[in-house]
Amino acid sequence: MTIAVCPGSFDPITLGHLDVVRRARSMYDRVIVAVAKNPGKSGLLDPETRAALARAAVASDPATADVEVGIAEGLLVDFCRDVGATVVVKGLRGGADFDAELPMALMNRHLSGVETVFVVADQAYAHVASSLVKDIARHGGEIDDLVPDGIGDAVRAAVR
Ligand code: COD
Repeated sequence: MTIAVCPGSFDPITLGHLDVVRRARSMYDRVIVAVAKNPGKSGLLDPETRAALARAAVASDPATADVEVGIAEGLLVDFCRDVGATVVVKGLRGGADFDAELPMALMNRHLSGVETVFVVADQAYAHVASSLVKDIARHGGEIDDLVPDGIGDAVRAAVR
């Protein structure tokens, strides 16, 4: 059985993230979403809330209903080792993502041998980013078609 981890900040989880998780689940037997807890980076939502929202999002989609969600403190490779994952799955929306992701993929393989598999973003979601979702919400714009059901209310409450 191959276990894959889909890591990220998920601040908040978006339809783009959920598409990556869905496609990871179509390729691997067991998928775990890892919500990174970075003490040096204060997000809009705390890691526990981000994880709870991610859990609700994957549970509401039959294709990802058995996907687990955990909180990763420290190095991603340590989280992968702890859960027995040998693959990390990430999404690429364009060249900027690739430039940011390549050093991390190389470093994670250097540190532990874990492989990173990239899935190309679905064109329907390639413009979607958590940072843009938060910015739109702060300015009172519509975000419900960018995030899974129920996430919009949590974001609107947090930016108020
Ligand atoms: N469509 C497709 N993919 C998408 C979309 C979209 N619309 N939006 C985001 N993604 C992808 C991103 O490209 C990324 O692969 C993933 O989804 C997560 O995105 P974010 O923005 O939620 O998360 P990031 O990029 O802030 O996450 C960075 C990590 C937390 C994964 C990274 O910093 C990490 O591994 N930290 C743990 C500490 C560690 O191990 N550091 C050493 C690394 S070498």
